Amino acid sequence: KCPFAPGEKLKLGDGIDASLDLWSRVDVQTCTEWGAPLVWEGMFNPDYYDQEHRKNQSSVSLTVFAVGRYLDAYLERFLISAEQHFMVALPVTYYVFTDVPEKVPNIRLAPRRSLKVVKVQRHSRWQDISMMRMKTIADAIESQIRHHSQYVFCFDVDQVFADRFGSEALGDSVAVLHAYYYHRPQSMYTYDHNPRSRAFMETGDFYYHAAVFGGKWQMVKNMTESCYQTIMEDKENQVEALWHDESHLNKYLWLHKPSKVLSPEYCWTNDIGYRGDIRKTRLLWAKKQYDMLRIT
Ligand code: 2GW
Ligand code: MN
Repeated sequence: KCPFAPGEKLKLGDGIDASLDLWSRVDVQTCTEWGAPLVWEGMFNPDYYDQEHRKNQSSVSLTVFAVGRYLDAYLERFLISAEQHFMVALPVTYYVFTDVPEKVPNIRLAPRRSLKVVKVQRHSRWQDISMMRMKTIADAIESQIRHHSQYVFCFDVDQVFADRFGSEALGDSVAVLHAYYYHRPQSMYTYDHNPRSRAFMETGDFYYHAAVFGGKWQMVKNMTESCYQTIMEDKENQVEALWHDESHLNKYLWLHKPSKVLSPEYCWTNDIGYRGDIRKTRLLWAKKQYDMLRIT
């Protein structure tokens, strides 16, 4: 399936010479059908990536939403752990979107890292809190992010970094395999199956997790704008996709293939138990407190 010959290394674009060795892991899929690398521990030299991205003066913005009770429940641990593990070699600007800016914790940040708080309104339906992130991210890229960061990564807040989430994850457009589905047959993927939704799809490539996506700002702007547009078309037609923004993101990524796919190491949950192919858990889902958080 892989379009590369055995032993061949995959060069990156952009004058970045770090490479992924597609044959260093034989127990997992390391390349998609369209030739994008699928990144696992053991395929790359982290120092090499950091060096190349430093040479290129890469910088990254991270977006995260902490609206209502999610701020107290998750934000502090998310940010503190990001300081320890997220793009440690590079300048990072955090964008925290919240309805209660005064409650954003004061985190000690390393040099060349900064945090901006942006006030957003609180939608009454949680589905809208989640879906409307697409519009807010697109607007922030246009008004701020594009002026200082080449790359943007967008995260759910209910997660904790636990190991390196570094520059090897950077690429033109990047998505992560959903931990629950990467070993399952496609018939079990929870794509939207309602033909009336713009997110409708019967077959696809993978089931991606909307808790993490990113890429060059231009690509992420297209991604979030398109998802927002299809979400709004659904609203006009009074339909809502099965998994909200995640369904729309999956549809978009089927039509516009990501240039890099991250293994579930990059968004794992220990609830799954031991898996031999997971050698590092870089980002872990935080425990859900449904009764406390989902009252609407
Ligand atoms: C969300 C659901 C129910 C009640 C509250 C909220 C909520 C979400 C909230 O009150 N405040 C808030 O800031 N959020 C943000 O939306 C927060 O950043 C959170 O991580 C994100 C997505 O909500 P979450 O994490 O509860 O949804 P999951 O973990 O079930 O996520 C998957 O499915 C979602 C769509 O239903 C999204 O696609 C998400 O990206 C997926 O990981
Ligand atoms: Mn989540």
